[in-house]
Amino acid sequence: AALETDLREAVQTEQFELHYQPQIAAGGRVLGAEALLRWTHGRRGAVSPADFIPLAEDTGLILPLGTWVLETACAQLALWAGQPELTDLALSVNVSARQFRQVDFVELVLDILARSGARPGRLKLELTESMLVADVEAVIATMNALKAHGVGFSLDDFGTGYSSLSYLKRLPLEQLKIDQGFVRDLLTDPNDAAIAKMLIALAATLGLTVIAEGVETEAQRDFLASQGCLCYQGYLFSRALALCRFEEFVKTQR
Ligand code: G
Ligand code: G
Ligand code: MN
Ligand code: NA
Repeated sequence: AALETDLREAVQTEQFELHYQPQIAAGGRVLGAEALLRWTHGRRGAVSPADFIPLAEDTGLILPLGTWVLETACAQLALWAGQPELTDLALSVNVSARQFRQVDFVELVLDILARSGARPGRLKLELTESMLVADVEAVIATMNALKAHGVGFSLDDFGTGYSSLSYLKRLPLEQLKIDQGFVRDLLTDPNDAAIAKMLIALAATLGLTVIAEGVETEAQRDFLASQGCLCYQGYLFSRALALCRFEEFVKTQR
């Protein structure tokens, strides 16, 4: 069958799982995770989100799929809240443009939070720059409505888009996420080093926290730390883990 047919069936029969990539503070404390969607199809095996997310966006399947992701993430936050060793974990969830622009997105998220019992302050929604350029006022209104309930926002893949600084300061963000494309060659490419330094300084100026993704070596982490970036995500610490393995990872770090 075509990938679209299989994806439609996968959404109906919930063939998905969330994996959790740890987010780490300087000093090693696990702050939480980014939830990353995994699809294992009976015949295809593991299908990369890089292949099925764009298709889900084109077909509109991202709406039910995105709702499943939010429900699963919030249910998980509520479960962690009841466990002393896991109670303070936060979860970052990727949100697609099409999902974010649903007319009832605010109600949807608040409803999922209320039904799950998750604390809104533990949920962070990752938005990308490209989705913020159209209809800025509507974007800001949606963000403010959720922020009023404690939901946080992180700007994913930061530096790869083209958002103007004047409107970046108007967005009610909590965090900037430095794209792994700038982290990879940080130590050998002076341009990447300069951009990373600039992004970290910009976050500080705007009063935002900053997290670097794709951190693979201690030298990268140390450089980022020397510039004031104190949160990290990447293979130096861990790849995305199935739930049980993520919970073990957190417990062994505490
Ligand atoms: O780790 P990984 O190969 O899983 O991620 C590939 C891409 O898929 C990334 O760009 C990531 O943002 C995206 N992605 C992973 N999970 C989700 C999800 O739940 N929703 C959306 N919209 N994108 C996701
Ligand atoms: O686009 P987004 O940033 O949401 O997705 C993160 C992507 O980066 C996922 O595909 C994830 O598996 C991948 N990733 C996370 N950490 C690392 C890393 O240290 N190195 C590399 N090469 N990829 C990473
Ligand atoms: Mn992301
Ligand atoms: Na990213």
